[in-house]
Amino acid sequence: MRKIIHIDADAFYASVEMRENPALRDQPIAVGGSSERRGVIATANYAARQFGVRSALPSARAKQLCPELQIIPPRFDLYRRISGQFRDIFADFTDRIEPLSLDEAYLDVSDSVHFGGSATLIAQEIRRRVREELALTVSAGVAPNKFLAKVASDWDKPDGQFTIAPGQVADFVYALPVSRINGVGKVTTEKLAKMGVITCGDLQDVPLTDLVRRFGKYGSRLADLAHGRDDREVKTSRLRKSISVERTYAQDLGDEATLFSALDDLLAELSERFGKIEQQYLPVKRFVKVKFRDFTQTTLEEAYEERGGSWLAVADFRRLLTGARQRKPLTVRLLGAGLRLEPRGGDNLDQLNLFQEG
Ligand code: TTP
Repeated sequence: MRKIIHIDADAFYASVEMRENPALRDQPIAVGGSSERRGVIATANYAARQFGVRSALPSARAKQLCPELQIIPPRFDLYRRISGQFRDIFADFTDRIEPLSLDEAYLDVSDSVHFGGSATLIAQEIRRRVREELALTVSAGVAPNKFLAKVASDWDKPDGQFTIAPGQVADFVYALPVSRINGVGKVTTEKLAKMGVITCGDLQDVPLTDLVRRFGKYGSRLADLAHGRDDREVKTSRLRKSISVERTYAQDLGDEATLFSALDDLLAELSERFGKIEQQYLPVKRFVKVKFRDFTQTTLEEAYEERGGSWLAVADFRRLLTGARQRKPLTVRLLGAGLRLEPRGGDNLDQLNLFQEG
């Protein structure tokens, strides 16, 4: 059973502009092209949405709907930078991240050990950190698959969070309007309405053959979604730069023995996970990360020189941990251990082999 979180920032570009200029906070604003130059709205804040200002609306029309509206030109570099900061926060909880756009991502936290594996608590913590560290709000949906996680993140927007637990899926989809299915737009909604289908529950009653006849391949996908089934994986495509395991503790860790034993647990897990990718990646550094009670964090790392023994020698990591702890006389909230990696160049090797065989 998967645990998927879908994160979506609230009125992203507009919220960033409000953060940068608090005088805009309570006014209707939008980010987009100028109305004199036939621009369109990229997004509007919630104050402007009350007037019907929406994404993709021509800016001139938006000005008619809301004469007070301030339209701000987009600053993509800034939004991109913040998107990277979102990602850095997500990465503290999982490396299985699939970004959908600058402000939206799926996270697969099925194997995450944070908060006892509770996806709901992880999502809460992510939202808290975004709020505190970036002064922005994101909404989160938690569910056993991507389809439902995305519906859930929209359920309680803005600044909301909604969980669909595995046992609630059947009841939830039964009442869910088909129009909330991602990919079911106006046309499909109307087509379905003509068949008497308004909710996913209605859709469940339509024989699969009918759906395939009317909607082609998408018909069988619709049938799955109607039952809340979706087995698409969270796709992470980037080359890894590191592998790490970390844990936030319900109670701060203080004395050395407790810290060392927590570190041992992390290393055991790191070893298992690194084992799966050891063929492709070579460790170049080892590191330990510590977050203190006051939420400040520090990372101490060292390069592998001449290597003897294991990549994951406990004594080496203990030494790093002791060094990192000395930076503050505070108890520890989060502990992490990891390896910085370089690809082993397997692609080149394969090519070489090809040439030799050819
Ligand atoms: P969305 O996530 O679709 O919307 P949003 O973040 O503005 O608002 P919310 O999710 O709270 O309803 O889009 C993300 C960003 O992408 C948005 O801030 C601006 C940009 N965008 C466009 O440029 N054009 C568009 O048509 C849409 C929908 C979004």
